[in-house]
Amino acid sequence: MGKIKIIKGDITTLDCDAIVNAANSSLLGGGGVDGAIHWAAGPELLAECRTLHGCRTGEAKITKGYKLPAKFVIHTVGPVYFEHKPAEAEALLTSCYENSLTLAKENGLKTIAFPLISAGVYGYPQRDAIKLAVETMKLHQDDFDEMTLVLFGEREFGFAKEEYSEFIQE
Ligand code: AR6
Repeated sequence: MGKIKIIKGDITTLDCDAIVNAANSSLLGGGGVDGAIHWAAGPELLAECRTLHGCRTGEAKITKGYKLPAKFVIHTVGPVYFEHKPAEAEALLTSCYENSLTLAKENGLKTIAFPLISAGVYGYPQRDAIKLAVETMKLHQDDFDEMTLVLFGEREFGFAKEEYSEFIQE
């Protein structure tokens, strides 16, 4: 059974098979973690993204990692929280994790790192987003060597410490 880790840091620095990008449906870049990933990967990432013709909310698409230490980037589009009923937003966010993990499996990837999808600009409540991320990762532990949830802010990391101290790595 693979390991689940929760760390605080910048996902662009991680050396794993794939990092997941919290993108928007254009897949042509943006702010937040999306901006950081494009900046670190270099312009070839945007060039490959242009060939993908966008991505629907809850779905995922894979590209190479270019200048990133990670071999691949899995781009997924989280729900804008307030555009949906809570149950609908939850189902869409679950699909982001599920579809990202499915793509990783299909590509034979064994280590993957997620940011807290939708919990920045898209407004998903952070505690709920952490729970959904960790509980979904738990369902796939047999298929991966390591799954990491990368939290950027002290606040989110504090929430994770309260709920999931067993997975925290400082
Ligand atoms: N490493 C890890 N996590 C990060 C990093 C980083 N380098 N930078 C930010 N975060 P957001 P969303 C955290 O807003 O809510 C973009 O413009 C951040 O603190 O990046 O899904 C896209 O193009 C937060 O906890 O993504 C879309 O338009 C989490 O990543 C839109 O934002 C997600 O915040 C997507 O919004």
